[in-house]
Amino acid sequence: MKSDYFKTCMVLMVTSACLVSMQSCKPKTAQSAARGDATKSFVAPGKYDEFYNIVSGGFNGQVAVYGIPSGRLFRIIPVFSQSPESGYGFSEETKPMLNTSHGFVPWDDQHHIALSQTKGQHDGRWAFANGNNTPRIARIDLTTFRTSEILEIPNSAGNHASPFITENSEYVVAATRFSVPLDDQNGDVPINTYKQNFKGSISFVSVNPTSGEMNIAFQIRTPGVNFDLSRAGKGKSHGWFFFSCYNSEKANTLLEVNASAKDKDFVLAVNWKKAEEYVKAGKAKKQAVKYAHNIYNEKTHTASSTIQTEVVVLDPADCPDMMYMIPCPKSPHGTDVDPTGEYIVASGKLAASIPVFSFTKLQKAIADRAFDGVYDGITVIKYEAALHGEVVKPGLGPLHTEFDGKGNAYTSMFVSSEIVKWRLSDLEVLDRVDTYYAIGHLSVPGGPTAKPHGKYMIAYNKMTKDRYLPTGPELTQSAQLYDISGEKMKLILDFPTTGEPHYAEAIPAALIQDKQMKIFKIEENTHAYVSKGEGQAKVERNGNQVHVWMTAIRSHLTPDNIEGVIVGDEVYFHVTNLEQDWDVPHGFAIKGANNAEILIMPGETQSLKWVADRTGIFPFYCTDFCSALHQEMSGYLRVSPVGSTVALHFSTGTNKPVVSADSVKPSGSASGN
Ligand code: RUQ
Ligand code: CUA
Repeated sequence: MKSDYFKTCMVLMVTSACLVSMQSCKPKTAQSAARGDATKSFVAPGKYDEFYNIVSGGFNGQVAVYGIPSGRLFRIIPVFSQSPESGYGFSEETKPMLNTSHGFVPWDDQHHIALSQTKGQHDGRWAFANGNNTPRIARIDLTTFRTSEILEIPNSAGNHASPFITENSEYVVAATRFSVPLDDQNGDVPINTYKQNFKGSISFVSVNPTSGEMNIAFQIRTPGVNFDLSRAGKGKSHGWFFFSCYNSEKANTLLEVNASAKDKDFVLAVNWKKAEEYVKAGKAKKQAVKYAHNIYNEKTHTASSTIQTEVVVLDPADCPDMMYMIPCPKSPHGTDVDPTGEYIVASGKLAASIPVFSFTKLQKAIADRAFDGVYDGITVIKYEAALHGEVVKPGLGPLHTEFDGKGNAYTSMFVSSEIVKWRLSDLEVLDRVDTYYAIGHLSVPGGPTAKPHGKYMIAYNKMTKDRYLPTGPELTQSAQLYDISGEKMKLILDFPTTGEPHYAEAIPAALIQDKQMKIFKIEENTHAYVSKGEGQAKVERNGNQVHVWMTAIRSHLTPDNIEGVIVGDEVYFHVTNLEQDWDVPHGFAIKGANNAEILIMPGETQSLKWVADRTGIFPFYCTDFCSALHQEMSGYLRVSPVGSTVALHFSTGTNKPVVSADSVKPSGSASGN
């Protein structure tokens, strides 16, 4: 009795301490609770996983692909960060992908994934990913698992509420985390003029239904709040978008206190069909801005970067009924829409309950004019009028909610380190399970679509203390897999991840595995420096630039002897992989290369720039173990001093020019052969 009382007190003390500090609490005895069920996540050697899991890389700027249920890592896709492994962002062809209005930006912070949808379901075509720091959205092609396009977002600073997608991939959205002075205004203003000068912005980026190409269709100017996350309506709420906003206080310093002063912030509900009508009716005004639009062409195997100079912007003052604020306790983080499109779940990270709004009630509230004043020109809906109900005492620090398609919702609780399962209809809490530790996002395969696959759930945790062998000051990042097929959630696997995982989406393997690009057809290669056969290999000088048209095929490079390069020359190796077989990349590296190797897919051409910094012989070789004679797949480049008369010369398999006796330099005890 006494000890029970003591325990309860301890729990209360600990939880209130957690709430105050917003730190996470470690659930009870980690070891005893950590029992997996290996049979459920076991994928036998040689067998395939059921799902591809496409996971954000956080501060590594990349996207990683894992199998579910095994947790096996298949690939890291370079997106916003340079990758010396493949040469992405280092090769001449891929450098333009990382161009922005700020110049070359080879890093970003990648948080959210949105998979393309048709009729509310995954169609397996593209994955969209946000760059949080220098606002950008990338499109990854799921037939190549490579980045095809990157679009910079103007009037934004902290592209966090991004990218979220509509049910037919009409748009991906990008709402700014930081409100700032607009790009065409003088931004040199005192920071404490936030309330007068700082504005928010939401971009609607259209997706071409055939090519996937993105374009900023229009932007909406908003009050200067911070946008955190977003979801599109679906089914009955298709045509609407919901954004969580915090800092409705418009604080510009010590946000941890000053942006938490008010009891309620907002969910911003945007009727984007109406916004489209206003754009059509000419209500959008042109604004001069600068942003980069980068596209990778799989025929020229080369990216281009274009700087665009205009967006069109809707001002809500000119667009009645386009958007409404729904009050929401307290600094909401996630805002998630259930598979039917009826319920909008907003998780106030400092709130004691989870409000669930009803789309039907929201519509009625608008029709009945059940309003509660105006916030910065935007009509505020009465909280109760739009409310379906509140999930009471769900746990501490609710962040994100996913759905199983069986009427249940799963909310991540950062502070109390748990996932809480509750029922959408009556908001009853049904089950809770610990996470290790401090869960951020969670994901049910298909969870954000109209038809979730309610079998697994993956937790993405912010801390892993004591779960893995330690690795110095930084411990590994981690995900945890749960079986949610039964009434009770069951932890079945821990698996480490790269970077810091934020959101992820998993998709049935069947939707993409048979659509994989196996090779690039060599006859379709229109790269400016392609060699379609060894006969086209050559070396040409143009001032101090030397261009090498090189081919790679098992197991030699052509040419493999190059002479006549002079110190200070910039040498461009344009390597074409002549293979037409699946999974036979060749690599290329040369001694002293101060950037990366390049990895060239079958039928593709990629170029590495290398500067001759000293005289000597520089071996180059294939870096990808491609055949039994891979170690033989190599060559030599000779660099001569300035003023040398060595002629530019290249060869493979012949020893020309004939070596004259005086060109053989004695070295030590030269035998004079
Ligand atoms: S966030 S842990 Cu950057 Cu998506 Cu919620
Ligand atoms: Cu080509 Cu090793």
